[in-house]
Amino acid sequence: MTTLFDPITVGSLALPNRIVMAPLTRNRAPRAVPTAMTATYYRQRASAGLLITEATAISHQGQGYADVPGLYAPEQIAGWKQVTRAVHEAGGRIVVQLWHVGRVSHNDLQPGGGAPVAPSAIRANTKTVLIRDGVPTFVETSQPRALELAELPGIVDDYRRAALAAVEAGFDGVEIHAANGYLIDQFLKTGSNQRTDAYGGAIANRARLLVEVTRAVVEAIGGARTGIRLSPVTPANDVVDSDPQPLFDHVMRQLAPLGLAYVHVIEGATGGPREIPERPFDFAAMRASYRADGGKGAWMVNNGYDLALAQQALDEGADLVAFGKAFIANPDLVARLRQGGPFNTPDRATFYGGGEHGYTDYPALSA
Ligand code: 8OZ
Repeated sequence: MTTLFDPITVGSLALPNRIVMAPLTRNRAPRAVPTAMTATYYRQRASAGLLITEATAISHQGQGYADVPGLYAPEQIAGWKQVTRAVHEAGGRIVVQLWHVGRVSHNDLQPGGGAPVAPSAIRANTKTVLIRDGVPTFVETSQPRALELAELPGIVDDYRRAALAAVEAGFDGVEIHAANGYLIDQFLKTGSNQRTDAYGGAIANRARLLVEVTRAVVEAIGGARTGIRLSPVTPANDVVDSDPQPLFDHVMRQLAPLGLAYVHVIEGATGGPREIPERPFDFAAMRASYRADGGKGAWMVNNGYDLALAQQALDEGADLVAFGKAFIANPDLVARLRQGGPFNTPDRATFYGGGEHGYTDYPALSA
């Protein structure tokens, strides 16, 4: 029987266990630059089999929240270098999540105060966070503009450049954020994509940006250092697809030959219920179509896992399990899972924004 505590090779990485720190937005990078505090936070969690960073903007246009980090300017790369060094010194492995928010942004966060970009000019009924008078404040996202066809190669190139910047910053790889209603997911799904060109309409068209981005990143840094995150049915950020099963079947067939390190799937509603009655989806069938087409990457599952549910997932063929909130509150989550607890309780009030409190001051067992 395989357990969470058994090692596994994922692409170019040898992981000592199958426990992954999920990407977690923390809004503690002023001017989009990670700090020494960021390095401490990830170093404390380095016993994870794999750390996935918080979502990190590939361009200024790709940014949608106050104080989230980027990976497109020299000072950002320098900031991340201290993080990767700290994690590696502590014996860990870390990949960076590459993010373009698309329409989930606000004019105040965009270059020149312009409109956020999207597949189609359809506003997301969701909120983002700005800092107003020094206070994190939820605001409605702005009305986006539809991307011109001629702009799309530039966006693919931003992903490629960010992947190269990730290697320069010392990351062990990247995760393409194609989930949770951000740009790539907006292109995938019918509710946010009403284009009539080669990037809209048929499934193959809506998946085109995802496939082009993934191929570009793989070409730049290799499939063995590339993962991708998908969320077929999450309602996060107001995206919905009219028929997700064949859509993600197609995506799996496209990804299977690319030699990815892993596929990371959010089952159900991100950070919420695993079952969504009005959005049924067969995740086992999704994995089966990836494997049937020769996909060899590790299968990473996420959403509401505890030890028992994680063991069940491994028994049913998952390779890795990502934990989110539990990792916020338990820097030594691996040790705590191994001995069956106890677990610190995450404090929602300090998830987004702030300083050391709720970030680097959760105690480890040995403390
Ligand atoms: C919570 C708050 C802001 C952003 C995601 C990057 O859902 C996020 C995110 C989560 O993928």
